[in-house]
Amino acid sequence: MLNKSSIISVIGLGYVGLPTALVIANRGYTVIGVDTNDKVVNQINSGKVPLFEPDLDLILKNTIKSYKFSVSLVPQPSDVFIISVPTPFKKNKVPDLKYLRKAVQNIAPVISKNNLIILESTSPVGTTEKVRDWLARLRLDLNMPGTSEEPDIYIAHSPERVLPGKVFKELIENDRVIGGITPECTGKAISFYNSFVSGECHATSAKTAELIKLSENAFRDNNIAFANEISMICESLNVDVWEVIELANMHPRVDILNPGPGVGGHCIAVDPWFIVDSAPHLTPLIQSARKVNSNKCKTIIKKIRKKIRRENIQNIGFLGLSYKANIDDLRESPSLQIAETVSNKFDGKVFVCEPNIKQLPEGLKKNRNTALVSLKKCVDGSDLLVLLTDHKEFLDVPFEKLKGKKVIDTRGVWRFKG
Ligand code: SAJ
Repeated sequence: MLNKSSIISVIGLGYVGLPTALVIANRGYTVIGVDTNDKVVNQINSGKVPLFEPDLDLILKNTIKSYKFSVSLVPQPSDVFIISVPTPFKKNKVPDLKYLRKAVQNIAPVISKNNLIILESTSPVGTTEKVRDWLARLRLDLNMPGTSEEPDIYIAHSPERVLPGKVFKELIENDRVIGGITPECTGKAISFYNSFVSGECHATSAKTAELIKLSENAFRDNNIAFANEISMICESLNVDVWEVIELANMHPRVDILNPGPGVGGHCIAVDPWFIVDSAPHLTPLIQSARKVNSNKCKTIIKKIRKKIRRENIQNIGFLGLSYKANIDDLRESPSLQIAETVSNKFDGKVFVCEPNIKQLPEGLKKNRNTALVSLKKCVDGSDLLVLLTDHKEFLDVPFEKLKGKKVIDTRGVWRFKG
């Protein structure tokens, strides 16, 4: 049985792993955070956050003081191992499990009888069983669940489902889907999560849990693709897309999401491809949604270029680079892609305002005409303002400041100001 003297290791201290480790440590467990990146380990050890998430800095400082949380480059013997490493795709959109495989190789030598191993990384269907098979080959002395009558360890999948920006709240309050390789594995994992999650823990199989997580993100991608397609139709018909969606959503059974510059981040832009990889011929809708959302980004680039040509634009201001509001995450960000692509071939000045970063990413930094500036400088200095990410700082730009400027508002946040 697990109790508060149990040791929990969290493998991978990224956007989900680090907050998860802190939440569990604050519930009284002794937690070891493990990451192969020494920069991340050193930063956390000195109380500095390696990424932005509301409240993370304060919670990290307080948790370090409690002596319930330590960080290490190599895994140590523990009662529970939570694997929370990236599962990206390769260039050809095929899932890349190299970080997961490495994590399994790293924990294999320190695993012992009765350990619970939980895969939290979003994974293609069948991955939890793969983890079991990798471990079986590395630890011939241990009986594995699902292949032995008397298994020595427990293995389960409990996909993370937290929204960046609201991670601490959702880690505790969201329901969880928990699928073990066997019902015993599921039960063991549920009793662990019940000790720190207030949401309900739903029991299922490992494969089903994998597909549930992928389906959630593919569903959201489809809904956003629908909104983006409607937005392009509206543009061609000269109709206000925001009004269309707002009023359509007043229907009791319609709930269209918001159009934008495309879909970014390391989840929704990636995970649908894991389903496509498992069933290429059965996924025309999922594949189309991906195409529509990628095309939306290209459409915005064309729109900006047309405006530059037609209106003789000398200075452009881009507002927001991160993939969504109020975070610093630039991964797969359509906002960044748009700002980079346009500024690469623009002769005038490019002002970028991104309140959540301290320096421009390489792709923009290399352009001598491009500078990271304050909101005031960006707005005052530009003849064309392109709102790419709807950060809170941008919502209250006074109407007078926008007067006389050309504006492309990809998120519809200034629609009442024009
Ligand atoms: N977006 C729109 N219009 C919308 C909503 C979002 O264009 O109406 C765009 C955002 O700007 C962003 C992208 O979609 O570029 C994704 O943002 P998001 O807030 O929808 O989702 P993520 O990627 O930050 O987090 C998602 C969540 N999944 C679902 O809501 C189904 C989260 O719960 C998952 O835990 C996370 O993926 C993950 O880790 O998989």
